Amino acid sequence: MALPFMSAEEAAKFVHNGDVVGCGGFTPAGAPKDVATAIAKMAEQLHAEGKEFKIDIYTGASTGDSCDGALARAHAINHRTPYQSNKDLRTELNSQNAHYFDMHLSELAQNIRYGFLPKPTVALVEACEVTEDGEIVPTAGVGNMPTFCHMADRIIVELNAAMPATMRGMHDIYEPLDPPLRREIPIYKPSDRIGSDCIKVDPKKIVAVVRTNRPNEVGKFSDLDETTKRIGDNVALFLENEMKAGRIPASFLPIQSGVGNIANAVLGALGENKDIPPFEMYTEVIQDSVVGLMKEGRVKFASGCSLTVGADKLQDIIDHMDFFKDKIVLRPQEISNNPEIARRLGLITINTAIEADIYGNINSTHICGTKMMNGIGGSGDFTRNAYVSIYTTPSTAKDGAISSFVPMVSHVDHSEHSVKIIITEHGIADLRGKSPIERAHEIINKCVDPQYRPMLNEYLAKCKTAHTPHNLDFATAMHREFLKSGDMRNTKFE
Ligand code: 0RQ
Repeated sequence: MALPFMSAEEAAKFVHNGDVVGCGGFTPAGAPKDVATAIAKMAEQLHAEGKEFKIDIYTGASTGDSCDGALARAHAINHRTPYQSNKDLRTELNSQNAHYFDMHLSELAQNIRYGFLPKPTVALVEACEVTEDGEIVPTAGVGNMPTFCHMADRIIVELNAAMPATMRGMHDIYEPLDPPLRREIPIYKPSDRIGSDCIKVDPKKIVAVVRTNRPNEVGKFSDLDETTKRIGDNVALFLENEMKAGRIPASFLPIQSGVGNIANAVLGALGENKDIPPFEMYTEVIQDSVVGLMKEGRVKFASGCSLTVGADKLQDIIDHMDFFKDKIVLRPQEISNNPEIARRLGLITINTAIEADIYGNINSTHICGTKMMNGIGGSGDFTRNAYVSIYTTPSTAKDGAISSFVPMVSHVDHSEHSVKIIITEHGIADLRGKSPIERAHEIINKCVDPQYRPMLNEYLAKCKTAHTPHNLDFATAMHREFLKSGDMRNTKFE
C-alpha cells in the first residue's frame, strides 16, 4: 500500500474537535512541528467562524514552540499532560484556559493502557523513516511513541528530512506487558538492548505522511556563570569524596541528570574532574555537554529518551553516526525512567529544585505554591529510586530577593524521605541518617545563602520543640513577604 503523502494542512484535517492527540518525541527533540502548527491555524480559523475546537494533548515531555506554543496561542488545548515548559502554554495553564495534569513521566504510557486516561485517537509523530508495511523509525526523541501509535485510531507521520534514515539503529523500542503479566524489564546495564529498532504499526492506520525539513527547536544554553560553575564543582566534589569513601564503587555508577543550564554545567564539571572515572549515563534527556564528553572518552555510554541537544551538536552526531551509534541508545520513557531499572542500576540522580525547605522537602514545580512552572517531569521517577538522589539549586533567585530555602515549601514534589543530598554554590548538605532538626542545621549552615541564615535560624528559634519543629504562623512568612514587597529579605517573624 502506497504511503499517503500530503501537505501539513491536509493532514491537520484528520484531527477533530475533542480528539486526544498523542505527540511523539521528548522535549523539542522529535516533537511534531509542521502538522502541529497547521492544527493550531485550523483551530484559529474555526474559532473565527464561531466553531468549537479544542483537543487533548499527550506528549513525552515538553515540545517546541511550533507545537505547544502554537496550540496554546490558538487556545486549542483542553487537557495537557504530562510535562510542558512553553511560556504561552504556561499562561494558558495558570489562567485555567487549559487543564494540566502534571505527572511522573514514566507513568503516562501505562496509565493510558490501564484505561486511567482516555486513549489517544490520533498519534502525531516525527520519523526519519516510514515504510509501506508500517515501520516507523523515531528521530531524536522517543517519548511515548510506541503506546500512542499502538492505541491511536489514526497515525500522522512528519517525515523529517533533517533527520536522516541513518538514525535507524539508535533506538531500542520496547513496551512492557501490563500486570498481572509484567515481568522484569531485562536491562542490567545502560547499554543493554531489549527491543526493536522501529515501531511496527498496522499500515492502514497511517492516514497521512507529511514531508518536512525542520531542525529541532532545542534552545541554546546560557554561558556558565560563577554560581552555576560552583554548583557543578560541588557536585563533582561530593561524588569524588563518596567514591574515595567507598560508598560509590570505584567503577562508578550510571548518572541521571535533569534538564537546564545547571544540569548541563554539572555534567561538564563531572567530565572535567579526573578523579571521577569515565562514566555511563542512564537518563532521560541527553544534553549538549554529553556529546563533547563522549568524544573525549569521559562518557562511555548514554541511554536516554531524547537527544535534547542544539542543532550543531545533533549535526555532529549525524555526521559521525559510526562513532555515536554504539554509544547512544534512545528508549521509550517508560523504560528510560523506569523505577525498577533506576533502582537496579543504582543511579546517581541529579535534579534541580525551585525551592527546598529546611527539612529537605523539595518543590520542583510551583512558584509560591500556586503558579505552575514546568512540571515534575522525570525527577520523581528517579529521585525516589536512586542509589543517591541529589538536588541542586542556586541558593537565591531574582538577585537575592528570593531565598531558595524556606521554612516550609509552598508545594511538595519530593519529600524528605527521598531526598538525600542538596547542593548549592555554597556547599553540600548531606541529609542521610539525620533527624529533621539535624537536617535543618545542615542545610542552613551548608547551603543557604549567608544573608538568609540568620532569618532561618530565627525561624527555628520561634518554633516549639517537636520532632519536626514548625511555627504555623510563620511557616509561609517568607513567601508572603515576597508576594507583598517583592523581597524576602524584608521578612519579619512577628
Ligand atoms: O526565572 O526564568 O524568570 O529567570 O525560576 O530557574 O535557576 O534558571 O533554573 O532553568 O534550571 O529550572 C526547577 C524549573 C529549574 C527545572 C526548574 C525562577 C528563576 C528563573 C528558572 P526566570 P533557573 P532552571 C528531568 C528532570 C522539574 C522537572 C525536572 C524544572 C526560573 O529544573 O522544571 O526536574 N524541573 N525534570 O528566577 C520563584 C523561587 C525560584 C524562582 C527559581 N524559589 N521562587 N522563582 N525561580 N527559584 C527533565 C524532564 O523531566 C524533561
